[in-house]
Amino acid sequence: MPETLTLYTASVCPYAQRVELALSEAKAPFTRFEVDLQNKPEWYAPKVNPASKVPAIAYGGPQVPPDQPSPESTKIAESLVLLEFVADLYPDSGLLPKDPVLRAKARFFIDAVSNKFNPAFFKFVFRGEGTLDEFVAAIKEIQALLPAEGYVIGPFSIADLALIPFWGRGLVAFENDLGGFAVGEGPKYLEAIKKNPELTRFLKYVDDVTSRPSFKATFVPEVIKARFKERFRSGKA
Ligand SMILES: N[C@@H](CCC(=O)N[C@@H](CS)C(=O)NCC(=O)O)C(=O)O
Repeated sequence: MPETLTLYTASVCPYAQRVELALSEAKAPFTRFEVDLQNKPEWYAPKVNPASKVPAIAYGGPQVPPDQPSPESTKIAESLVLLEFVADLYPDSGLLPKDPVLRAKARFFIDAVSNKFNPAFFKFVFRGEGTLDEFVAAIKEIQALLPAEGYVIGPFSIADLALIPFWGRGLVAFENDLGGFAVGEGPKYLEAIKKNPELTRFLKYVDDVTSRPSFKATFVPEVIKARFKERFRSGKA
C-alpha cells in the first residue's frame, strides 16, 4: 500500500502535468500543492527540491501540511523519474507493463520526445526560430513511432504522458497567437498542421490522449494562456 504522497506542481508547467496525469490515471490519492513559480516559497528549495523546480514529490513520513514538509519523507524530482515512480507504486495501473519489450518501447518513445520532439517544440513554438517544415518534420519522427491505431505501446502507458502536456501548450500558443513566433502566425500554423494530410495519424493520436478524463482534469488552459500572455506579448497591444 503506497504511503502519503504530496505533489509539488504548477498548472502552467508541462513537466508537472506529466506527473499529475500519471497520478490521475493511477487513481492515486495525493495532496496537491501549487507552487507559484513567479514567487516560490522560501522553504521550497531547501526542504523539497534543491533544483527549485516542479514537479517534485514528498513520499512517506508523517502526515504534515504540504507547506511544512517533513525531513522524514523522501523527496524525488524530475518528471520522467516520477512517471516511473508512480507506475512502480501502482503496478495495477498498467502505466508501465511488466513485459520487458513493452517497457523498452515506452522508454524509447519517451527518449524520442526528450531528444527529438521537445527541442523542435521549444525552438519553434517558444523561441520562434526555425520553420514550420522543421517542426512538422519533428512531429513526423514521433508519428513514425506510433502503431496504426491506439496508444504508443498498445495499452495506455507512461509513454503517452510524456508528450501530451507539451502538445497541449502548443495548442494554447497557436490558438491564442501567444508564442515566440510573429504576431498573427499562430492560428495559421495550427491550421496548416491540422490540414496536413501527412499528419493524420499523429493528430488522431493526440486527440485520443487529450480526450481522456486524466487530461481534462489536469489541463488548465486559462492559466497557461495568462502566463503565455505575460511571457510573449506583455510589450504588445
Ligand atoms: N527536467 C525537469 C524540468 C522541470 C522544469 O523545468 N520545471 C520548471 C517549470 S515548467 C521549473 O520549475 N522552473 C523553475 C522556475 O521557474 O523557477 C523535469 O523533467 O521535471
